Amino acid sequence: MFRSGFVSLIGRPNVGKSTLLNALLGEKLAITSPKPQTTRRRIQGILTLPEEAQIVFIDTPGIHRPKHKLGEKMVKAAEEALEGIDAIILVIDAVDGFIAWDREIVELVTKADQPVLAVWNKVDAVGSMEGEGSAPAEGQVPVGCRTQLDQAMEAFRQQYPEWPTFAISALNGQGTGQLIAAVIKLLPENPPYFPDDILTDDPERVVVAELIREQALALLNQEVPHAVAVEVTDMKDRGGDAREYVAATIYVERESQKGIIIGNGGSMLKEIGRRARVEIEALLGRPVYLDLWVKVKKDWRDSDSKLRELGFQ
Ligand SMILES: Nc1nc2c(ncn2[C@@H]2O[C@H](COP(=O)(O)OP(=O)(O)O)[C@@H](O)[C@H]2O)c(=O)[nH]1
Ligand SMILES: [Mg+2]
Repeated sequence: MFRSGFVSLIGRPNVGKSTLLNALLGEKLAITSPKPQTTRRRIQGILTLPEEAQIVFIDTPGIHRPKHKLGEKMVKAAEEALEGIDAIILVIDAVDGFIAWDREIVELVTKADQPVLAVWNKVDAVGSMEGEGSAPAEGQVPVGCRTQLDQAMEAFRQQYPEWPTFAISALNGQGTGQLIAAVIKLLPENPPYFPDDILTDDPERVVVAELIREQALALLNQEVPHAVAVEVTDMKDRGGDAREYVAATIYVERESQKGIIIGNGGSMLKEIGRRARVEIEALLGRPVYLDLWVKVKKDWRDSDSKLRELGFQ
């Protein structure tokens, strides 16, 4: 009896949805960073357990209050990820606890009318201190206090008794096996949707562009990262022992940002390229020559036509 279906990862920004996707797949597909709103589009990750099940996980941009057109598209992508699915994984940050913002997301999730698994993520960051402590505000769990996490989870269970809860760490993999087993039980009997050897149905170029953007995010400060978009313009296998040729353009919104990305004597761009190449080679399993360019696309985040050029639907 083979089971298969679609499962969406939903939660506010930065709770660890993309890290969890990678942990569930056992491979890196989605980019992650401490900066909120790292994930911009929906990403499908496919986990196939031979003769048992195929789970298509949908990672989504966090649900937030949009400030520009890109933000609107991100929230729309997250909302659309609640349609035509078989189950929802609601991700809650165990360090922050269940806060008002999570409650808003619960409203959306409830409307979707699908089974929900509530995952309290980042339990590795919650220590084992037996806290008396002060009463936490609005369900908040002080870092270092396991007792209060247990209390917050218990309060959550009483409020949403029909939703099984899981305490996990996407970072070290703790609890992910149980989560996968619980997801499979919720899926309908179905043949697989995809071949058993693919990790995603996203185009390779899109995944490669994301790996480059991830390194830009990691290396850049403040407002610049949010103004970055990456487009892979060429991927060519040059045969024989030659490295695969990958050309990509990093877009920013202003000349000043272009200067920051290029850095002193090109040092920043070089470092972004060096780090991204390592990740791309791991993804493709072959040596790569990465050719990086930087261009200004003025205010692209607020232009429908420029967003379309960059592949946002
Ligand atoms: N300590 C800890 N940090 C985590 C865990 N999962 C994610 N993070 C961190 O939380 C930040 C946001 O993660 P990300 O997956 O990008 O969140 P998303 O916005 O919900 O997709 C990153 O810095 C992650 O390394 C976890 O289980 N434990
Ligand atoms: Mg993400």
